[in-house]
Amino acid sequence: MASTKEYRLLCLENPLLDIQGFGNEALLQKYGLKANDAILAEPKHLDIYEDLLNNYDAKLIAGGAAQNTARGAQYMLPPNSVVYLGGAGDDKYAAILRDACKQAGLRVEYRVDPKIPTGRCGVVITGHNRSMVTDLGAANHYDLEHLKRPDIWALVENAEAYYVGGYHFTVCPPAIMELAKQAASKNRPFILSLSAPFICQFFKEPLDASAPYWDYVIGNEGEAEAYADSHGLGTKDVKEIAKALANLPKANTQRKRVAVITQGTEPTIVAVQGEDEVREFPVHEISKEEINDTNGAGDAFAGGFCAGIVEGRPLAECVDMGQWLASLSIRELGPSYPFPKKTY
Ligand code: 26A
Repeated sequence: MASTKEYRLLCLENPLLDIQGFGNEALLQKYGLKANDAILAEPKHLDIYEDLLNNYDAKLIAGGAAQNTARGAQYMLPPNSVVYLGGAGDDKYAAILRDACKQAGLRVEYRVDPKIPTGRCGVVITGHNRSMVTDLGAANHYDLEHLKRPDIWALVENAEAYYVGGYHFTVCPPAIMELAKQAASKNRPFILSLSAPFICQFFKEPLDASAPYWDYVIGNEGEAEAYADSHGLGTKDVKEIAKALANLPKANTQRKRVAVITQGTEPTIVAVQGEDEVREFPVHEISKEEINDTNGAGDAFAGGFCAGIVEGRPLAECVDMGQWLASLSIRELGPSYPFPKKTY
């Protein structure tokens, strides 16, 4: 029988409001951006938000990678299944985020900083690519004090699975480690997303410190390659990289680690610790005309996958749930899911 317990999945990362517009090569060049990337904003990028709003008809859409995943998991789970933690301001942007999460049935527990604006992410869409520039704002001030607050820690203790977006390594690695250790000590799954190539390259130390706690590690082909590069794996073969990730040393030996690498329209790769064979799962096809944009596709995949894990579904079904939700999100504007709800 399905569990009726509430808030079984707890997620942590950076709540951001996406300022998303359909751009062009000139816009990418103006700010020195790659067509498909995610970076932290430097001073030279800070005009892009106004530029997008004034000149590219940009829309304000709830974002923040793991918040998208949390909304996605909640989309597929019974009411009150998912709770999300992160840092936000007390402003118009935070109100938009809270409203979107409320509509999605996602409970959010923000660490509110009234003096710092809510984080924003400029998203430039060109074709099927998306380039993201993040100004973390209040999200950068998440801290252990919030996680350890008795009412929040009670949610941590109550949860049965944890999902952390790797982007949080730029913010508060100690909070990630607290969740990781909690998961291992209770034999609950700890799921980590690699999030972006720059996390694998420039936040290697905190990433590696958390690695023994990963029960599931999720990434895309670009992140897998960045991981392999920065860790001297000496291969660009996604299957080999998945295998290496799955077989890193592990703290909780009661669970075999699973590494899941998505590759856009190419099959999803799954490696299980100790297994020779690496599995491939073709994606759910959708026609080009149906694609709106790919912003949030990976987050949606993770959301569907986490929903499956929380429900104790077989691995192949978890992957299928992820692919299903990603195929829905790609049809929407930004990291969103269709309403009225579709059922899996
Ligand atoms: C720390 N950084 C760079 C970030 C992000 C981020 N979420 C958290 N931290 N940079 C981009 N995003 C989010 O990724 C989603 C698409 O996968 C964007 O807000 C966007 O919704």
